[in-house]
Amino acid sequence: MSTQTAAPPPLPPARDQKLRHMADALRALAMDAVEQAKSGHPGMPMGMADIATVLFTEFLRFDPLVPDWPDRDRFMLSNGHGSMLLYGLLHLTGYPDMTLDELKHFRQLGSRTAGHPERGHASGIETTTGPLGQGLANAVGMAIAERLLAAEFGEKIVDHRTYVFAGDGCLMEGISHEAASLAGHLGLGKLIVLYDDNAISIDGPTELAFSDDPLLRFRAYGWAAERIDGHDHQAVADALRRAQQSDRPSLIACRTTIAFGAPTKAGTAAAHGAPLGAIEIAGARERLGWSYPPFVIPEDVRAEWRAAGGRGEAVRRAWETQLQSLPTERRDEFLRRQRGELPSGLNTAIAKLCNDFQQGNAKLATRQASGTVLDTLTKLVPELVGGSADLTPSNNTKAKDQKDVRRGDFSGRYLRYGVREHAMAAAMNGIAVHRGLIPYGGTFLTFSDYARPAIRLSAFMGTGVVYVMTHDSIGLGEDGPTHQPVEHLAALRAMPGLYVYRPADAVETAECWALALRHRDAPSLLALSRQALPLLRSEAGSENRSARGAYVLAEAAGPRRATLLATGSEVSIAMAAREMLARDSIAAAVVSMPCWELFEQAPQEYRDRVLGSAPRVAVEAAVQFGWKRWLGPQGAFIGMTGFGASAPGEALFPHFGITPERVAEAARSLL
Ligand SMILES: Cc1ncc(C[n+]2csc(CCOP(=O)(O)OP(=O)(O)O)c2C)c(N)n1
Repeated sequence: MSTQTAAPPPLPPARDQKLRHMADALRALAMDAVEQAKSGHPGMPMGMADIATVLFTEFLRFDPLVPDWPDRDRFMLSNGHGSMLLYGLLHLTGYPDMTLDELKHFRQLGSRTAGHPERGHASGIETTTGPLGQGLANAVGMAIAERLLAAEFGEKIVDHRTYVFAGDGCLMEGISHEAASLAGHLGLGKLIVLYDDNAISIDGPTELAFSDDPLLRFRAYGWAAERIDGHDHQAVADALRRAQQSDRPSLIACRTTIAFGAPTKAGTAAAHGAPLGAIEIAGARERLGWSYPPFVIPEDVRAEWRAAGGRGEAVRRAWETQLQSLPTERRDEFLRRQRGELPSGLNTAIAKLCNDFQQGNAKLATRQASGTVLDTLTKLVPELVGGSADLTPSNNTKAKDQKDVRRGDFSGRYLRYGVREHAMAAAMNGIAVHRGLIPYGGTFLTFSDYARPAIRLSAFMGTGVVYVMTHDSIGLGEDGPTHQPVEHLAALRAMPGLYVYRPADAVETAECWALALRHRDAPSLLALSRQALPLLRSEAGSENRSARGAYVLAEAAGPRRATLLATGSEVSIAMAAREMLARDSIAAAVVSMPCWELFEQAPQEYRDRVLGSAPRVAVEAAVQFGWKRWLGPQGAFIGMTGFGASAPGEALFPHFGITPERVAEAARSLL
């Protein structure tokens, strides 16, 4: 038997040798960096290198020296495992912080070249990708943001495209269905997705699990869709030109060979996520005609890439001139938005709202209070862009003065996301990282699970998205246990970098909104009640008492013998328990804890003072998970131990024993 294997067929000749050679530089860098790291994904960068070369040399508007230029085109690598393609592009086009040394330290601790692209690690990384499909959905948000800002500031100031690279994995993920459907509905013509149609994923050929026709699918969403040869530079350029002319979003399915150039692994799943190995790399170098040592880019190729990187400077300068021609007030407003500074007057407005709630002794559901707050905030903060996943009347997310955003008319500031929680959250990430707008969006708290992967990315990237999640407990009543969150608060509080607010009344709701807008280096989630809650904060004063996360709402009348901790709708239960205890001459304090994360950040001395040394009882209509940290070893918890039930909310609290009597009883048992 012969041990000889047939030599791989020669590569098809490139019509444009210069572009092929530039693409080969990307391929070589990807092979070499993955090999050096002994980990990573060489296949996608080698497969999409030709497409990337055409896009970056002829189409994408960018300037490596001013990477945050507001009217640049956005480039999103949704198939983030191919991160080395992005790093190679940033390096070769001349982003100063993406040095060759960074590429040599691909995937190493402290490098900018993380396993998957992380926003903030290097300029030119528009969003964090890796969880498949998220980048594509972020891009929908980016494209929405572009249209909204263009409608406000004019197309001379805002007129850019959003380009996405996405793979089979992105298209298989459910989020791509939601996001693409929304993009088609809104007619986001400046969104262009280049789909790496290589028919390979990790398990092998995609035919194992994937037999949709993406072209038909996207056309059904209202997109323009076509298929081309992704290694034919001319075909890529022609398709991009057609896409640029389209008034619909475009999907360009680019047939590619994964690990193009590799002698035995090209076209196979073996090239997806592992180093190719020295022999395969040597073979690829030979087939590609790339004779340079690892990480060496010949001067002529480097110069071509630098020239591509330099293309945008003149365009950027011309844009700056346009900006200067805006009336001063409009220009200042545009720049304020870009800096992410809030307009002045916010604190005064919030203080006035609190005062109004107090004057009216507002007994409101916190979702209703939130709606009232939004009526004021949306007038004061024009960058707020609201929305809901088809629960607008329940979430109270639409302010009186907000107009719907519609296909062809982006002058409104309210998005009908449809029943698409996941895409809503991911699109809001895109809107937030685009800059210039502050997105907030609503659904029921229990459906935060449908949005969770994108909420995690909000937290991970530190985007100032505000999630308005109403119907926050069994208090929602008759819709029953499918809709009653019990574990969600714990699950959300477990997520690093997310502020979870659960205000107790209308005043705290206004305060929490102010905090959500102030802390925009992280997302916020407002958990709001469906049912009306009494006003608990009747004292005058403009201090935002929620700002330290927890505070003594009612001090013990006399030396403290018990501390009752509560959030949201259960704070009034704790207040009633305090009165019961007082009748037995037991002096108890009530601590309202609207935001654990802020309380964690408060000085130890403040936390000790608030929590006190007396025995503690916590009450929250949710599972106990996480409360131990505030209760200490001896504390007691009154809450839920399982799912809720279908009945009026008032019947459910006693049914599940979440009552002032039980809280008082628990306190007595600890004395
Ligand atoms: C949400 C999510 N699920 C699973 C993965 C793990 N994963 C990374 S790449 C990949 C296969 C993707 O296939 P494709 O998009 O075709 O990439 P290619 O093989 O062409 O590079 C999978 C399952 C992930 N990154 N994100």
